Amino acid sequence: MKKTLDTLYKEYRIVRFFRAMQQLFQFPFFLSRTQKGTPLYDKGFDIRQAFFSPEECDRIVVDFDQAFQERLPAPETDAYIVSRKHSAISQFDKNVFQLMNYQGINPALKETCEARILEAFREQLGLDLCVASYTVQLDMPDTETKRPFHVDGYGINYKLFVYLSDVKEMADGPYTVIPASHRHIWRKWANLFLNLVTGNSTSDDMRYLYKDGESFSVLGDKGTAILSCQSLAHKGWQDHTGRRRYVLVVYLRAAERAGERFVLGRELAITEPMKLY
Ligand SMILES: O=C(O)CCC(=O)C(=O)O
Ligand SMILES: [Fe+2]
Repeated sequence: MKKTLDTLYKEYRIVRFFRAMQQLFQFPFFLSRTQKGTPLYDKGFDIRQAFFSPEECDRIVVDFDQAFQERLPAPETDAYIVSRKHSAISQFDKNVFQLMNYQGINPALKETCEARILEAFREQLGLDLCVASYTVQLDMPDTETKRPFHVDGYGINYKLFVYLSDVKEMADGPYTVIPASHRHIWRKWANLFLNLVTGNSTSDDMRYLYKDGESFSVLGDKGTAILSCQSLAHKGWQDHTGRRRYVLVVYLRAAERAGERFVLGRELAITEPMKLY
């Protein structure tokens, strides 16, 4: 029985490897249908200052703190809260707290910002994406468990990050990317292959061939937005010793996937409000 399970698990890893490889090699075809010469095409990301007003940022932070510390979102809103502190699944991001499907508890959000977000991507890509979910994330200072360089899968995946607190120094844990790596094939293939043969359960890790020396960290005032292609090698900066960082993370998908339910991390949802600080 155990043997069968081990074999299945190994085979499943191989299936995942081939699926990821197929997505890796297909991605350039998707990219070739997008608009050339834009920052999102050339570097894989773009920065917009004052994309959200300070008032918009503060409102979201208040909602987050209330949801976390006073009352969890009602189940019918589809919003839920994830803490990785007690998760055995991963040793990473132990000080990250997330409010998923935030639009469920702030229905006005879509009305006030969805058009602005989709337009920003349309301008850069020349095609439409759709929003899969709005999530709010709090990163407490952490120098030990930050996830190193990785991709968020090998398929078509974009995110908009909006800093909801000032991220002005490296100590504030800025979002960090390897510019133009969304167009790398061989370096990513090498990582994918080495993840398979070294038995790494996460096929998305970019542990080899990417170095801090070639990375770019986005610093900015609260309200700064980053349009980002998630097949960039990226991470949050690991020496986060300064301020706590609040970010709105908007998950975007190819327009054909509109309406898919968003359940990322749902199995890790907490069932009691908790003190954060
Ligand atoms: O914390 C960060 O800046 C990186 C977050 C990240 O990897 C992601 O949202 O995909
Ligand atoms: Fe990521």
